[in-house]
Amino acid sequence: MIRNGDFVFGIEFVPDIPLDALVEYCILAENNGFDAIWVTDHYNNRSVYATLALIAKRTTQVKLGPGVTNTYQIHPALTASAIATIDEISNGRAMLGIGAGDRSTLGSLGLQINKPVARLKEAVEIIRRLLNGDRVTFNGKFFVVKDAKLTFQRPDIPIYIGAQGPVMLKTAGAIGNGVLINASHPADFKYAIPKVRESAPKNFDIAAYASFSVDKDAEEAKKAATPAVAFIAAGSPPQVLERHDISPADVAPVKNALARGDFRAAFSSVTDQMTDAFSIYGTPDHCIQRVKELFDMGVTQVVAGSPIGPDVPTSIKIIGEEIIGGI
Ligand code: F42
Repeated sequence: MIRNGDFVFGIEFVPDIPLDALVEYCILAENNGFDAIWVTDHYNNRSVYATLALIAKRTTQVKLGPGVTNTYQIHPALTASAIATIDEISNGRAMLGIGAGDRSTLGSLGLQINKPVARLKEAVEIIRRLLNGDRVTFNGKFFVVKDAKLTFQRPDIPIYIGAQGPVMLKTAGAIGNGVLINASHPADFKYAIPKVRESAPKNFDIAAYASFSVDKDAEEAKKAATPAVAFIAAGSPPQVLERHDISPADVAPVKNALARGDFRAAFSSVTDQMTDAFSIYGTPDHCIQRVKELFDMGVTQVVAGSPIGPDVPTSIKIIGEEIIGGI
């Protein structure tokens, strides 16, 4: 989604709060100039498609989609039907974000991430053909579809791939219309963008799916960012930590405390270096600088992800008025 040289802003919502409140945040985001709403998908939260249907009914302009669903807990034909339904309800505003899936929540369902890239390629092919209205027979390694056809067509839904790893990034460029890169720091995009660009067409959307925390008070913004940063740091592979000069020994206390459920100890072990690497946080002016840096590097959409700020509605208004309006 690239708007004639303009900057595109998205926002991420996690449906772990009552949907009436979440939908009010979405309306506020739309009224504050956001272009896209991404809703996360984990089995333990509210259903992503039910959430999107409600958002679609209460908004008029903003694009919307799962950010991201996966190929393990739902068959691609059902994903095609679900996103096509959201597209119909929203009058053509749906986008599909799809990725490997989250190891820990899939693990709770007895599902293991095996050959995520090969599996995703098959799934995306099936989804695209079904959305196009084709009658599909597909004999893949992971999915078999026999003589399947949707009773309605929605061929224009863009598909975004959630990606961080090198192979997934290249694959996103080759098979997607966009990529959602779960990162906040320019160093991660310096690594990721060339990989995506190797195979991506010109109008491909490169989205920074960033942990974002903005407030007039920098300390409050930082405090709000800390829990998300703790989880991101604990889940980061060694090569990502290395990129930010963070040693596995620094992250060990965060990881160990999270594993035993001691959130206070985990959050107090988060260092400034981790917060800087794994979030965009601080005053509006500081966030503007970071966002500009990402757009200058070739990012085409910045998604303000959790926590957004210490007080979500206030931070949505700050982003709308001072960041989107100030860039
Ligand atoms: N996960 C969720 O479950 N829910 C969400 O709401 C969600 C949101 C989200 C938003 C943006 C985003 O970027 C990611 C998000 N995720 C979410 C996480 C997402 O589901 C993935 O877990 C995450 O993006 C990690 O993906 P990754 O790109 O790091 O890929 C991993 C799985 C990986 O191992 N990649 C390797 C790589 O190099 O890219 C794959 C290596 C490879 O080529 N494997 C071969 C293959 O076929 O997969 C097999 C090789 C062999 O022979 O075994």
